[in-house]
Amino acid sequence: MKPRNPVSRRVFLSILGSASIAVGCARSESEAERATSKPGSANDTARRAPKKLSEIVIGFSQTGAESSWRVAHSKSVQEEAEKRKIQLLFADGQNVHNNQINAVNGFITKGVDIIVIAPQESLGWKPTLKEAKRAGIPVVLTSRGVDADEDLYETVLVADFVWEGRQAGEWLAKQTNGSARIIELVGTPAADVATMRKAGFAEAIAKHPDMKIIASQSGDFTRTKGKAVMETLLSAHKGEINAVYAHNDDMALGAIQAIEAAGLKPGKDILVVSVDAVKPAFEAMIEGKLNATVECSAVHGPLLFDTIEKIARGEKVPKRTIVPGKVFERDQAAALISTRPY
Ligand code: GYE
Repeated sequence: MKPRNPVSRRVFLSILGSASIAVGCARSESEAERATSKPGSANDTARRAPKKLSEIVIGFSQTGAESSWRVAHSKSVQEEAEKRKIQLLFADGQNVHNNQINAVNGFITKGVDIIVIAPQESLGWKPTLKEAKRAGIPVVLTSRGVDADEDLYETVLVADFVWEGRQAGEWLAKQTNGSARIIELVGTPAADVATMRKAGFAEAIAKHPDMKIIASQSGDFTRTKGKAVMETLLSAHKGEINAVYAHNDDMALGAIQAIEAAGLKPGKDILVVSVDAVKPAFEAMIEGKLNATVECSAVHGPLLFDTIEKIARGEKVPKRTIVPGKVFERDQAAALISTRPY
């Protein structure tokens, strides 16, 4: 008979004694049921006492360090692990999808207790996630989602990226009375967050026939690429552009540099709106160069570890948790910068 909640049952099994951890072969309940009960089999290890939280090992595959947001996200996760005295193996994917796949496969081989993934790309995860599931290791996604069946992971902690894009679009519509010629700086195209921020923005401006995206190009969520792309687009569309929508603050900050280098005033000649609400964006708003930013919280550490602890205790967690955000405008920046956690 199929277990009612196979995943959380496996979680319990996966945090069993060191024998199964050392060889990286903790098994699912159904596999354990199928296994013969000779000494050393899954049936045997399943009877051992669960590990304490202080004994579990988390493998964390991080996207990279492409943006200020990402650096803050890593910091939040690492600090929280230290605070709770939970061992965290940190693998920096350096923004290469295959590095992340290799890191996660390595965690499976090692037999970590829980795997946390902040995926650079949403496609291509199924075989690895199936492998983690087969090994009885629960997977928690943070900061971005994957394109895979929901039963291949335990839970995903993200923001409402479509909402964020919509907020940026609505903000710009209001500022321009529904008339703008926009450059869109897209995030990493293979990331769900980029697709969703694009969709939300498109939905908002679709209500305004005089709001047009004149170019939409990826800056890969980095300041350097945001600047380079903006330089090219400014010369290709001289005199046409009056707004920039960047999928994150870092690309907006790069674009601001390019706008200034072209002799124009960011925030005035060209309105700039982006997503994240990192401290450097607040600095740019105080200087009048960035007009608004939609918050996307990077402080996932406490929520992530609350979730991990629940999973480790065998408790059920929601499939998806949305971390809320809000819109910050230029004139609020000076008063609020000291309150920004990242
Ligand atoms: O907005 C961007 C980062 O996945 C939500 O990735 C995250 C995004 C964030 O590089 O700055």
